[in-house]
Amino acid sequence: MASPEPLRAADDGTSRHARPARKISFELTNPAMLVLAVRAPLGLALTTPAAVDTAHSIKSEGFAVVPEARVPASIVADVRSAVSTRLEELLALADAAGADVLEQQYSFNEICHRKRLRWDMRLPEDTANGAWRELTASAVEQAMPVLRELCDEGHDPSVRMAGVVVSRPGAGPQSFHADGGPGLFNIFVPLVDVEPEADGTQYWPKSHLDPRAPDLALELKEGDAAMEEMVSPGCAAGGLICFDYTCVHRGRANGDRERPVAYIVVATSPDAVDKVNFPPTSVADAEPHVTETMPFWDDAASGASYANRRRRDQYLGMLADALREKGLVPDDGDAGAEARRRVRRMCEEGGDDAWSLSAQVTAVSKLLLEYM
Ligand SMILES: O=C(O)CCC(=O)C(=O)O
Repeated sequence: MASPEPLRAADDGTSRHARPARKISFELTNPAMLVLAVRAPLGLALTTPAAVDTAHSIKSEGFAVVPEARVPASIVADVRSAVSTRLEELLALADAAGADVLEQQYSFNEICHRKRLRWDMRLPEDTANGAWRELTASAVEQAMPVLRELCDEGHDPSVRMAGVVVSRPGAGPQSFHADGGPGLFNIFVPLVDVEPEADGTQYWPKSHLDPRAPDLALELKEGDAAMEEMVSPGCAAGGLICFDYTCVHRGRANGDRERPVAYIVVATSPDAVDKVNFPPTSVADAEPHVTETMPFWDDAASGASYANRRRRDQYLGMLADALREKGLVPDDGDAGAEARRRVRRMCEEGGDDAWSLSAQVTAVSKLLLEYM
């Protein structure tokens, strides 16, 4: 990760769909880092009693919902929809790169499968006609009075990176973890409404004050006394939850919806060190023989995965031929893409995850019986 850039004055702002120019804009100098530029003097991010209170809660508890903060709903909706589309595109690339999309723990420059059905993605700055840039700018602008309260004397907050974590239906709870060391804060922006004590992020209050907490977190189990202390704050879509990087937390088990959360990592100390979480290789350039070596969530799944992939690809080829012979794709059409589309639709209609290789094998077998 590159060293932090200080906040600095810029000449112009950015706007989208003729929205009024915003005070904050982002400039991408390194794919992994957004450099915040503030048009107006930094003094505009005035300290308020609410900011002092929120910063106090973060210092004492490790996390806080930033009161009253809300990224405009239209920006949140545009980013939410773009995230869903982008995730599908990246999963299709991961599949083409030879990954078992659900069962394997793959890491590429644009996407990492952090836990089964939970992905961490970086988004191009111009995602959704700039809505992504606007979301991060709006979140940082609103969090700024709080972040300045958290900063080392004489240091300005600097944005290190931003991304989105998406969990999909069926995702189990994450393991408890801290994101890293001191001097860094995360701003979470849920892109869907999150009810208290439901499927959102769960925090271990005061764990950032206990150096043993990251190790203890690895051992935490349901039923432990410490589990009584956990808090999952509610937060409306576009609201902000700010937390210390050292505070132990986890994403809770998903219900039956997709739950995307944008995050922005901010350094409040010049010495803060963040670990690089995304490797350099693009998913578009990944070699199947390398992807194959990436670990599986469950060792038992790896053998079945290899066999299922071979069968699926063989049957997809047969289905594409059958569709072509039956005139179900135009002469210049992409029969392979049509075969994959039909398989995915059949999985979804059957209530299966369309990226499950075993569900795909079942679906393609049924379609072959229908068309051959
Ligand atoms: O999904 C969430 O609410 C939290 C995600 C998270 O903490 C992570 O991916 O490290």
